[in-house]
Amino acid sequence: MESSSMPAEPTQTLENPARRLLLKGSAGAVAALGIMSLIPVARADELSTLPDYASWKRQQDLILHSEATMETRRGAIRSGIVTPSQTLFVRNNLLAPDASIIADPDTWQVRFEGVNDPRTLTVGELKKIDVQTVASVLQCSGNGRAFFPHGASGTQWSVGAAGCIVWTGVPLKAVVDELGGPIGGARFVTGTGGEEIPEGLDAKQVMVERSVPLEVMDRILLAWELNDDSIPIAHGGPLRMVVPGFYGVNNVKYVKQVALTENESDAKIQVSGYRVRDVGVSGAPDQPSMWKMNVKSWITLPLDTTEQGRNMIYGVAFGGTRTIDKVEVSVDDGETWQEAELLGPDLGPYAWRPFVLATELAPGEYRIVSRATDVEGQGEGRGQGRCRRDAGLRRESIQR
Ligand SMILES: Nc1nc2c(c(=O)[nH]1)N[C@H]1C(S)=C(S)[C@@H](COP(=O)(O)O)O[C@H]1N2
Ligand SMILES: [Mo]
Repeated sequence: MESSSMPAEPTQTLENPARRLLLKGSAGAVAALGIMSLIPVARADELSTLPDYASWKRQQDLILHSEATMETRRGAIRSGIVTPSQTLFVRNNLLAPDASIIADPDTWQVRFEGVNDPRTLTVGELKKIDVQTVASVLQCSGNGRAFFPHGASGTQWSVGAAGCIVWTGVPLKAVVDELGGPIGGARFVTGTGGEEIPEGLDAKQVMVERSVPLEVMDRILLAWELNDDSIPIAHGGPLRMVVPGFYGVNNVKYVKQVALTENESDAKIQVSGYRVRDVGVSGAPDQPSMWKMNVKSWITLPLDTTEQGRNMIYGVAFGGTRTIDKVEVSVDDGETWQEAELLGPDLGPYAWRPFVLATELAPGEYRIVSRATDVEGQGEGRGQGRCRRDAGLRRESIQR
């Protein structure tokens, strides 16, 4: 079970997961048929009910891979700008701590190290230092894993290990300033998760402790709110280290220590876990770490079948750390493209942007794909618009 061991998470992500749909119709009657080949089949060992710590979630919006891994259904996102917490995916490497730690969130303590005045502060004290809000995509670096042809190990996420969240908390920079600034030689921000390590296990092998480059400190929030509510235990309450634009794993839940460090953490999750590498190669520190997210988009509607005639095709797109400039949609597997409309307010460079394209569909079978481009002209994959699933492209697209 994933809660007691740490599966090598993603060695790659996939862009442009395509949708294929079939329309058959005659004189007003539409009989439609779905093509299931791109949709991971429900596993026999899927849960049938939500685990207690996530019992408040909307079960119909989720695929329950395991007690520690729940995925948002593709169709549950639709044109959503912000993902409701009841719909948001969950991914725990270890068992979530007891919910008693969120009973009185303001009393949660965080140790600050690597600053000139190292201290332990409570969430209540952090709330008095400063406050900021950021919209940011929370995406597991394994999102899309199920589409890889080589049978990547780990949770078989389709496109639903992602959501766009509004976080509120204190900028880490403000706390560090309050504590006398970084010590000399600091190069990383290292956040430690507050889970208890199961007895008999080597802490370094299983603990969730992640380091990110000090250069991104200015955008890090120590967040106590998710979509205007205090953060539930499933999502890292009472306090979470949010690194906007960086893959999910860097967004350390139940954060109990934040240290400005000279070196990256020596926990396995940092040293060899979450490293970009070729299929079959073991993770190692000299490979790129799963930090900055890439440009990515996918279709959320229609799903397997739809009506002939006018159809609104919806999806979401984000640039990782840069605003999306345009999204194009193709209903013929990338032969021809049309520019979609971006929906809703722009919530900033770390947020996703829903898009829509109105199109006419005659009865038939369609493979619908999307491609996004950010404001600096960076696209997905090679930007050729095909659904890229060949292993050779992985590395290149990840390193952007
Ligand atoms: N403390 C802690 N933080 C964690 C994890 C964890 O298991 N423990 N999982 C990470 C991973 S791999 C992901 S993808 C995200 C998932 O966030 P969510 O469960 O709130 O959706 O949290 C990250 N932060
Ligand atoms: Mo993840």
